[in-house]
Formats: sequence, structure tokens, C-alpha cells
Amino acid sequence: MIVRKSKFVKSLNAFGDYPGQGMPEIAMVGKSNVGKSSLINSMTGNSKLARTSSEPGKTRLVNLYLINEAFFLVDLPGYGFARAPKQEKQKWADMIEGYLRNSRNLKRVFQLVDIRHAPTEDDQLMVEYLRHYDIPFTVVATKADKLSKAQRGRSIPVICRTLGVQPWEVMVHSSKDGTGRERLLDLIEGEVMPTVETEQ
Ligand SMILES: Nc1nc2c(ncn2[C@@H]2O[C@H](COP(=O)(O)OP(=O)(O)OP(=O)(O)O)[C@@H](O)[C@H]2O)c(=O)[nH]1
Ligand SMILES: [Mg+2]
Repeated sequence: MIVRKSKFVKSLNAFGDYPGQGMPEIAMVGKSNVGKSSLINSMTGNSKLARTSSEPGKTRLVNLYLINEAFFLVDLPGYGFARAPKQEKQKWADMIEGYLRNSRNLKRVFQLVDIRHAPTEDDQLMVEYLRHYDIPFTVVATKADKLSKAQRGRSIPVICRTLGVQPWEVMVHSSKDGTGRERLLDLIEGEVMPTVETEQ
């Protein structure tokens, strides 16, 4: 898929003022700082679209980005940021859950994990949540540029074991060097435009 157009549409802090429009949505989920906003920038080829930071806790709202006037990429706040104030953490958790429970057009969640580390307990809970509510998800092991090929080979089985997924269900990705970008775009295309022929 070629991303021709991408634009920020809206931030939501509570469910209710959602623009909807019936267009399909793909949402980014993962702990703070794992690279959710960077993944959106990587997908769209626009490094300035979603705000990123080396400090966790950058994305604090549900942010909707309209792609090719056809579907939304949805950036969510992260979880598991230990130093965030308790109230703030609860607010982010409510936003994530509110979005996941209420979006009628959510086609798939990208569950991001850092390829360098075993998934956390929060990651496991998140995956259990997605399974419980029957929300289709794909595990994206990101920051792949930080590991050698051999190291990646060793970390994928750890991710699979911890989250209970198969190796072929894990997409390796790097927002820095574009590893895995095309495969993720193909996956998105399959979800959001199932009737349109693939562009070569
Ligand atoms: N090397 C490398 N750095 C990455 C990659 N993806 C993200 N980063 C860096 O990781 C940091 C966090 O990235 P964000 O995209 O802001 O992470 P986030 O998950 O949106 O974080 P919150 O909004 O705080 O939940 C930034 O410094 C990014 O530059 C990657 O694939 N490779
Ligand atoms: Mg973010």
C-alpha cells in the first residue's frame, strides 16, 4: 500500500465526541515509550505527524490520523509508566479501555513490544484483554535496529512464549531503518481495504 495522504484529525480525551465516519481503524497499543507514535510516523513516512519523545508519557490522548482519506491509524497513550502520577495513569488506562471497548470500527490492534526485552506483565494483561474481547491483534516487536539478526532470533521465542503467540504472528519492525514497514502496510491494507486490489 502506498500512503499518499496522512493527516491528524482529532484528539479525544473521553469517549463520546468520537467522529466515527464509519471508516476502519487500526490502533497502536503498548507500554509508554515502546514506539507507538513512531510506528505511525513510520507507516505514513511523515516523521512529524505524531509527536514522539525519548521520555515516556508523551501521548496522553487518543489521537486519530486519517490515512488516504480511507482509514484511521489511532495512537493511544501507553501503559506501565511507573513514574507517572497515579491519577494520570488511571486516566490513560480508562482512555485505552474506553477506546478499545467502544470503537465499532476497530479492525486490528498492533500490540507493540520492545524486541530487546521480554514482554512485561502489563503486556500480558493487555494481550489477555484483547483475546477476552475478541479484538484481532498483531504483535509488533519494534526497535529491531537495536539488535543484531542473531539477537533478534533469540528474542522472538521469548516474546512468543510470554504472550502465547506463534512466531509467524510476530512482526519485526524498526521505525528507524524501516525494517518490516512494507509487511505492516500490507497487513493494514488487508484489514482496511479487503475488496481493493493490491497496488504493485
Ligand atoms: N532506535 C529506535 N528508536 C525508536 C524506535 N521507535 C521509537 N523509538 C524511540 O523511542 C522513543 C519513544 O518513541 P515514541 O514513539 O514516542 O513512543 P510511544 O510508545 O508513542 O510513547 P508514549 O506516547 O509515551 O506512550 C523515542 O525516542 C523514539 O525515537 C525504533 O524503531 N528504533
Ligand atoms: Mg506516543
